[in-house]
Amino acid sequence: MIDKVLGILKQNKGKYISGEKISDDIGVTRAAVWKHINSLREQGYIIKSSPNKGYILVSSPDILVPYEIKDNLNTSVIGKNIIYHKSVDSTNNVLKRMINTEECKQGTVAIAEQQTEGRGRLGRCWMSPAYKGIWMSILLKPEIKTSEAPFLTLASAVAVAEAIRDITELKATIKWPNDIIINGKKVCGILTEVNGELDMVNYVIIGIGINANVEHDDFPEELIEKATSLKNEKGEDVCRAHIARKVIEGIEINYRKFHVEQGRIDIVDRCKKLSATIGKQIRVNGYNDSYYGEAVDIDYQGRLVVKKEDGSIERLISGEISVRGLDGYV
Ligand code: BT5
Repeated sequence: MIDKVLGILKQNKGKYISGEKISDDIGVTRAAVWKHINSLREQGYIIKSSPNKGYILVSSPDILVPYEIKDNLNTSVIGKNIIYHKSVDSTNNVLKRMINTEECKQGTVAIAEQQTEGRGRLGRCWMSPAYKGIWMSILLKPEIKTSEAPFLTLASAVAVAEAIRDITELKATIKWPNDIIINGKKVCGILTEVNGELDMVNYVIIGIGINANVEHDDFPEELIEKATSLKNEKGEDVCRAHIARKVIEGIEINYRKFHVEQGRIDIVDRCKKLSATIGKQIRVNGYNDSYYGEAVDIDYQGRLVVKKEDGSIERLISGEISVRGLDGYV
């Protein structure tokens, strides 16, 4: 009901609307309307009221509550169900914990204002300060082989980079396979977790962390040179709900494309255009050893094509690389 009250206030932005009209429109008592208005105020919505005229929405806070994200969200699967937390360990964990429940349908999004145990790949920490980033995870249940799942990281990275470019005009690029880079610094990381049998995926969780309004001083010493935020680069606050919405929409479009061959080709072509990796000298960081080479291409399976120093070609399905000129690799 609270979303409906807010929806009416938003539709009437700049105009007063009477409590009676709201209660008639959504079929609740005026006392209930008043209660919802008060809870919206508690969340930071500025709503003026006047005894004769009713209520008017003056401003909305930058929060990631479901009704802000769903407002004008143009998707049919992803984001229809949004689970919101002010603070949680990790949004990937939120989805994992509810995986076998009714609520956890394909396209469910978990989002939080803060993560206390946000994580990157290989159990690394992901810094997720309160109200400053977009920390969200999306549940997908594709009928694919486990080996195809890394492509979804790429499809998501393309959606994130394009959303950032559209909204902020910042030159976001993709460092294969899971980083979004602006001006040589990481602004977003993607953690794809796959659950499946040998050859069949049960579910995939795409965890996306975007430093939206993180301040320069919020970054710990070791990240200052490596990480940035949209606010840092743009010089002004960005609207997190707007970006989250655009990313969700882009991922839904790419997820559909992912299911057809021509769609995958299109995603890879866009990824190549946005790439911060192709044509660069790289170091491939393996578990036990590393080697150097040049990133020459991304193939239509989403694999990074690396020309090693001895001239041989390696195709990486996923993995960890450093790009010369980025990540402190000189
Ligand atoms: C990643 O791992 O980049 C994946 C990050 C995914 C985070 C999202 S947030 C929503 C969802 N819930 C989660 O718990 N996780 C996902 P990786 O490539 O391993 O990079 C991790 C490294 O990035 C760390 O070791 C740090 O060096 C650096 N790092 C940590 N926090 C950062 C931040 N906020 N911005 C930029 N770099 C950061």
